Amino acid sequence: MKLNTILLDIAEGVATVTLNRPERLNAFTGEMHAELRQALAMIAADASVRALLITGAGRGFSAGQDLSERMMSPAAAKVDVGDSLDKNYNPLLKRLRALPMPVVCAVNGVAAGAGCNLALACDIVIAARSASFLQAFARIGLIPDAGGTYTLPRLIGTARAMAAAMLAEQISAERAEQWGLIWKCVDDDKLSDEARALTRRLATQATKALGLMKRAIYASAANTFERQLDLERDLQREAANSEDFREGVTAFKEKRPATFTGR
Ligand code: LHQ
Repeated sequence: MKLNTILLDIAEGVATVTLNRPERLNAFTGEMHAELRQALAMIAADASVRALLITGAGRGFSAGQDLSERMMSPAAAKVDVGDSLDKNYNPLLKRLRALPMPVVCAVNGVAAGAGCNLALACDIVIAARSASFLQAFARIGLIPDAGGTYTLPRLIGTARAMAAAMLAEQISAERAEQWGLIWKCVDDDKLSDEARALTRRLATQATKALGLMKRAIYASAANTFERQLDLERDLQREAANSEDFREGVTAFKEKRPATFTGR
């Protein structure tokens, strides 16, 4: 598959997608969205893939929507930007959330606009200490999209979400970690190795259970306690039907490490 704007690598159970327009801080274009669709379809169809890592090439993670695309030009005010959310961003976010495996995001530099919110929609976010998170939208008269108005208040609470959105100030990776916006930040020179090791480790775990965990935890935001208990029961049934559950219990009894296959 020939790709111009992203890189896709699949090895040792891990798929790595690298946003690859470093001269534009990996800003999203229509072409990049089309390539991301292709890559995610391949990943979803490849039974060997048990974890996904998303990162960016160069000094930024992603500056969000490419502002030089025609859709974003003030002269094209009649163009419906909602169409781009419908066709490009929203399906991408939904696909990542629905992927039945862990999605790790390694934020290597600035993550702005939809680039920030793509990162925040991933399951585990690890960032370089020099990276930053910017809800850039207010600076150009827009509202946070790509899931931002959903993920931000859930991750950091309404007070911080509101100020992050309205003030559009850069949030350092260290502050993002303190706030619980991300899992953790690490020294810049360790990011790549740590993110790879973390994703590889996840790829050796009980993939079915991790995929079901993800479903349960994201569903909790809109569920009552009672409905969530019912959901846990249903998903636990599925988890307990896996080969990995049998292996996990057998390994425990035999006092040896479990070897999970993802089945
Ligand atoms: C860029 C961009 C960029 C093009 C840097 N586009 N070139 C989706 C679709 C539908 C509706 C609307 O909303 C959306 C979602 C969105 O994402 S809207 C929000 C779009 N993003 C932004 O508003 C962020 C714009 N970028 C910035 O504010 C800065 O570039 C940040 C703070 C990210 C980084 O600042 P610096 O580190 O100082 O880098 P820089 O500004 O010098 O950028 C480097 C180059 O990248 C530069 O090009 P040049 O030719 O001068 O070297 C920028 O023009 C280019 N670039 N972001 N989004």
